[in-house]
Amino acid sequence: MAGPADHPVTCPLCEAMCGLRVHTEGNTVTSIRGDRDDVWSRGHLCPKGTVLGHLHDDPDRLREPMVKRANGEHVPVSWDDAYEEAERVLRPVLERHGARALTVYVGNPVAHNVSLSSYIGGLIGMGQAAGMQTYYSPGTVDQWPLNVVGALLFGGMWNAPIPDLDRTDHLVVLGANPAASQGSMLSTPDVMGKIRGISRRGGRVVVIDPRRTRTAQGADEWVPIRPGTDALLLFAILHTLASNGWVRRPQHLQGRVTGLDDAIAMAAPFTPERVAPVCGVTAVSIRRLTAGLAHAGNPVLYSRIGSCTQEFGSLATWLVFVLNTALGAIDRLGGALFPKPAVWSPMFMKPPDQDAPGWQFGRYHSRVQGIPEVFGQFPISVLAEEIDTPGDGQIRAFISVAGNPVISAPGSARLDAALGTIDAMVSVDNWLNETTRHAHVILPGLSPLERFHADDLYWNYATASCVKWSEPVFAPDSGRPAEWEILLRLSGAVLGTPVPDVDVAAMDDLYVGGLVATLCTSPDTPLAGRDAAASFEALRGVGPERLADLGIRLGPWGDDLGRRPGGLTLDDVRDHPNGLRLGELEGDRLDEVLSTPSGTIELVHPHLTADINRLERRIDREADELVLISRRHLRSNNSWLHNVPALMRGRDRCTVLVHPADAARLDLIDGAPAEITTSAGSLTAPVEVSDEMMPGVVCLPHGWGHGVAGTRLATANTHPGSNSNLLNPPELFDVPSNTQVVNGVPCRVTSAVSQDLRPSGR
Ligand SMILES: Nc1nc2c(c(=O)[nH]1)N[C@H]1C(S)=C(S)[C@@H](COP(=O)(O)OP(=O)(O)OC[C@H]3O[C@@H](n4cnc5c(=O)[nH]c(N)nc54)[C@H](O)[C@@H]3O)O[C@H]1N2
Ligand SMILES: Nc1nc2c(c(=O)[nH]1)N[C@H]1C(S)=C(S)[C@@H](COP(=O)(O)OP(=O)(O)OC[C@H]3O[C@@H](n4cnc5c(=O)[nH]c(N)nc54)[C@H](O)[C@@H]3O)O[C@H]1N2
Ligand code: SF4
Ligand SMILES: [Mo]
Repeated sequence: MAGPADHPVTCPLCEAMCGLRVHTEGNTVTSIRGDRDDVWSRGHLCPKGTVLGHLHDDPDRLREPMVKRANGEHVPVSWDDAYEEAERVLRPVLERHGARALTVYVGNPVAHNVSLSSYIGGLIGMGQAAGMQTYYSPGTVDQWPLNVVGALLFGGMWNAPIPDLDRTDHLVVLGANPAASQGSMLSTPDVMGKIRGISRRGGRVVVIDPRRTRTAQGADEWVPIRPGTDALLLFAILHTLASNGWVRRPQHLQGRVTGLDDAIAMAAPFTPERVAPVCGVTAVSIRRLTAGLAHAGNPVLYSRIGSCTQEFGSLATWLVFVLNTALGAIDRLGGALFPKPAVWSPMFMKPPDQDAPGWQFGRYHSRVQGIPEVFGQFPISVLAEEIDTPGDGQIRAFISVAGNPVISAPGSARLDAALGTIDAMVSVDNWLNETTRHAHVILPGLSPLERFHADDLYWNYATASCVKWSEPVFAPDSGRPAEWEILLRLSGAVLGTPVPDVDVAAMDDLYVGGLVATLCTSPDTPLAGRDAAASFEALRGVGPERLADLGIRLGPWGDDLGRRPGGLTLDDVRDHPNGLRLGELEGDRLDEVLSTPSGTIELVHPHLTADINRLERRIDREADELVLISRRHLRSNNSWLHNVPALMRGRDRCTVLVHPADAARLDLIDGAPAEITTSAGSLTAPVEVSDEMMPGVVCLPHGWGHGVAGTRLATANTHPGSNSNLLNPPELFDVPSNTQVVNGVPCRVTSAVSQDLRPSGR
C-alpha cells in the first residue's frame, strides 16, 4: 500500500476551477484543502471541493455497468455483457428507423470532464453524419441567450466579455447569485472576495434580483425586480442614459460598433414611468440606477441565469451588452473584457453547418411542434413529445451522457413517462438516478479522482489566462474504459459497427484526424491552409491527451505544432502541476476577438429586435398575483451532490421561500407544507417564510425530487425534496433562444396543512 501522498488537482465541480491539494494514504483520501500554490486560485475553495473523496468512495457510485432486467431492476454485469446489451437494444432501432430515431442528451458535467468534453463532439458529429437530427442539452435551461447574443454581437457563440471585477468601480449584477454558484460564465477564484473588494475600494455593487440573496446582502444596494422584466428595466435605463446625454462614445470604440443609435431609438417607448409598475422598480429608482452607472468611472453590468431562463432572456442579455457599449465599457479596463484562453478548443470554431456569413437560426424545425432550431437545439422540454408522439422521425433511441433531465428539464413528468416507454436507452453516467433508472444499459465513467482533468470552455470566461492539467489521483480498476473510450464506442456503433466490435483506437484516429482535416481546410481556424496529415502526425498521445496537446499547441502560447519553437505543448504543461499563469485581462483587443461579418460589434440584429413587440405587449398584461422562481445552494450541484452526506447536514433545503406578507395573506405557516400549483402541475414543499423574497414571488430550488423507486441514491433518497420542474410549463420559453422559463412562472400557493391540525383551528 502506498504511503502518504499529496496530489494537486483542479476541482471539477464548478466554473471556478479551484486548485486543490488532495492528501491520500493508500487508497484513502485523508484531506482536501485549497492549494495555495495553484497559479490560478491561490488556495480558494468552497465546501463542495472538499467532498471529492466522498464522491470517490460513495458506495452508490457505479463501478460496473448496469443492465436493466425485465422486472425493471438494474443488475451489474461485465463490460462485454453491457456492450452486447447496448447493441441488442440500439441496433434494431437504427436498422429499422435510421439515426433520425436517435438523440443524445449532453448533461452539465460534460463541460467539467475532459474525457467527455473532448469526445462528445464526436458522438454528436458522427450521429448527425448518420442522420441524427439534433441533440439536447441543459443549454436551453441555461445560457442559450448568451450564446445567441455572443454570436450576433461579437461573432462567436462562446464569445462575450466579462466584468473586470478587479478594476470596476460600479458593478450591476442581474440574475446571478455568485455567493451560491461561485460565478457562472465568469470564472474567477473567490468571486465573492472580488465583489466585496469593489465596495471596499470605494466602488459600488448593485444587485437586481427578486430575492435578497447572499450576494445581494453583501452588496451596497439590492433592487428587487418582478421576475421576467429585466429587459424592460434595462431598456428604461438605456432610455434614461440617452435622454440625459450620458451615452459615452469613447475613442477605442470609434468605428467598432454598429447599431448603437438604432438600439437607443428602440428604447424610446420604454420610459421609466411606463415600465416601473411592471418591473416593480420605481421610476425614481430607475433614474437613480442610471445616474449611478453614468457617473461612475468604470461601470459595468453582468447578468446570468436569472436573466436568461425567463420570458425575455435574450432581450435582457442583449441589453446588458448594449448598455455596456453605451457606457463605453466594452473592451476597456474596469469595464467588460474579452478573456484570452490559453488553450484553443474546437468549441470556439463556428460549427461547420453554419457555413454562411453571420449566423442562421430556424434552419429546421422540431417535428411535433415545429419550433425553429437555435444552434441546432430545441427547448429541452421538446424531447418528451419527440419521444412519445408516434410518426416518422419519432425518437426511439436515447443516449444520455452525464445528465439528469428527468429532474432538470421543465415539464419533466412527461419526459419521465416517455423514457419509460423508449425502445433503447443507454446512459453514460456514474449513478443510478431518476433519469438513468430508465436506461437499458448504464456505462459508468471513472470517479473524479481516477481521471485526468482539464477545463476548456470556462477559460473563455476567465479573469486570467492559465493552463492546468491534473493527473489522476488513483489508478482506476483495470479493465475499466475511460469515458472518452465509451463515447467513441457509441460513436462507432451509430456509424454501423456492432457495439462490442468497435475499434476504439481506430475511431480515435478517425475523429481526431477528421477534426484536424476540418481545421486545415476551413477558413479562420488556427490550422487553416496547413497539411492535415503532417499536423495530425505532430500530435502526441491518444484520447483527451492528444486533443489537449492540440489545443495547447494551437493556443496563443503554444508551439503552433512546431512552428513556434519554445511554445507550449501538453508535456510542458504537465511539468507544472500547479498550472501556468500566462496572461491577465487586457483591453483593446477588438481586432483579435470580433468575428462578425462587418468586423464591428453588431448591436442590432433582426433575430433579437423582432422580439421587442412581444416585450411591448408584456407591459399591458395583467400582473400575476404570484410567480415562482428558482434558486441554487452552495452545497448542491444541480441534481447530483445530494448523495454526499457531508453536504446534506443541516436544515431541509428544498423549501418554498415566501415573503411574510404573502404568507399572512395566503395563510401559510413557516415549516408547514404548502401546495404549489402552476399550469403544469402541483407539488408540496415546506414553507420557509422569509423577507429575502420580494412580495408576490416565491422560490423553490431545482435539482430535487429524489426518492424514486429504482434509483440507487441512499442519502439523496432520505432527503428527497420535490422536483420544481414538475411546475415549470414546457411551453414557456424565450423565443429568440429557445430557452425555457424557470423564473417568473405564474403559480398559486395554498396551505397543505389539514384543517384539524391548524393551530388556530381554522
Ligand atoms: N453550488 C452550486 N454552484 C453552482 C451550481 C449549483 O447547482 N450549485 N450550478 C452551476 C450551474 S449549472 C450554473 S448554470 C451556474 C448558475 O449561476 P448563477 O447564474 O449565479 O445562478 P443562481 O445562483 O441560480 O442565481 C440566479 C439568480 O437569479 C435570480 N432571478 C430569478 N429570476 C430573476 C429575474 O427575472 N430577474 C433577475 N434579475 N434575477 C432573477 C435568482 O433569484 C437567483 O438569485 O451555477 C453553477 N454553480
Ligand atoms: N427549474 C430549474 N431547472 C434547471 C435549472 C434552474 O435553475 N431551475 N438550471 C438548469 C441548469 S443551468 C443546468 S446546467 C441543468 C443541469 O441539468 P443536467 O445536466 O441534466 O443535470 P445534473 O443535475 O447536472 O446531472 C448530472 C448528471 O451527471 C452525472 N455525473 C456526475 N458526474 C459525472 C461524471 O463524471 N461522468 C458521468 N458520466 N456522469 C456524471 C450525475 O449522476 C447526474 O446524473 O439543470 C437545469 N434545470
Ligand atoms: S468553488 Fe467550485 S471549483 Fe472551487 S472548490 Fe468549490 S466547487 Fe470546486
Ligand atoms: Mo447550468
